[in-house]
Amino acid sequence: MSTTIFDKQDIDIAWCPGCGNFKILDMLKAALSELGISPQNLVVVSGIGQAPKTPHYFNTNMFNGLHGRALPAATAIKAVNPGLTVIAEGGDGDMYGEGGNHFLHTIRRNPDITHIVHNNMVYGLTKGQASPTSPLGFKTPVQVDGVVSEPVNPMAVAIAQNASFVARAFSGDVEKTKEIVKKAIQHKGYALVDILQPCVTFNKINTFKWFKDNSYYLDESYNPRDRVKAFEKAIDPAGLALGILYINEKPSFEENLSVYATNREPVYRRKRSIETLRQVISSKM
Ligand SMILES: Cc1ncc(C[n+]2csc(CCOP(=O)(O)OP(=O)(O)O)c2C)c(N)n1
Ligand code: SF4
Ligand SMILES: [Mg+2]
Repeated sequence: MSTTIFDKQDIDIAWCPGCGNFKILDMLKAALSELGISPQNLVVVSGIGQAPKTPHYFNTNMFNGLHGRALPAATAIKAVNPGLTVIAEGGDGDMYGEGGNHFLHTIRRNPDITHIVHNNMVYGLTKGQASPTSPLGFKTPVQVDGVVSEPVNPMAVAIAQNASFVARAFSGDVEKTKEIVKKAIQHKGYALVDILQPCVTFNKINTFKWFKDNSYYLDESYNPRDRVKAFEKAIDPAGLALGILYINEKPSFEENLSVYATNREPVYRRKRSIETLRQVISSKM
């Protein structure tokens, strides 16, 4: 990949050689650069895990918070400063497990943010326990008899909840993933891109080859505005559909906020009267 304005010098990347996260990092920097987004105007928000280390390796603004809590922080950042490009980034455990409740409610709120999930179907950072997307029967040192819980299907959940933009990509296909991510960033409203990512150290089942053999791209004639078809693709037993599964344009969370109804100035920049604040507080006592 060519150099970008987001490249950070002298960093020690703490990922295993061959990890799919490297390609996602390069792809994301290239996508942002091609969209003409500046590091000053971007915030990458993450939680805990291997995937949430991504913003550490970026030349931009970042917020690294608690496990599973990137989405509410990203929603708030966008709400007080709608001029920023905001990306929430994390792993399958972080976003669909510990942060699963936020996943549902962020879809409902529809903030204009991009949600990138590095889906390696395992807890990578904590050394290979099952995650919410691990397949049935997946054996680990903790799940010694194999996973018995039904995996989370993030595409089906997001479409069922009528999300604004729902896509799936594969980290091994950098160019195609980049085009999907660019469309997600440009989309107004909540945009989910679940990126299938091999964890070469702790997931010996869902390997690079397994993802290749068990996925297919949606063809040109596919209409992402048909919700029923999108749901069929999300649960397709023939394999994991790659591409933009569903688009549902609607007003964003920020557009629905009354503070922006008559005044477009970002909330963080507005002057507050301490006297008005005192009056509001005392009126509630
Ligand atoms: C509340 C809480 N529970 C559990 C942990 C321990 N923990 C840290 S990262 C992680 C799993 C990360 O897996 P995933 O989100 O899939 O990211 P990956 O490392 O695979 O990229 C867990 C369980 C924690 N830090 N905080
Ligand atoms: S443990 Fe897995 S996810 Fe973590 S850096 Fe290594 S290969 Fe990547
Ligand atoms: Mg994971």
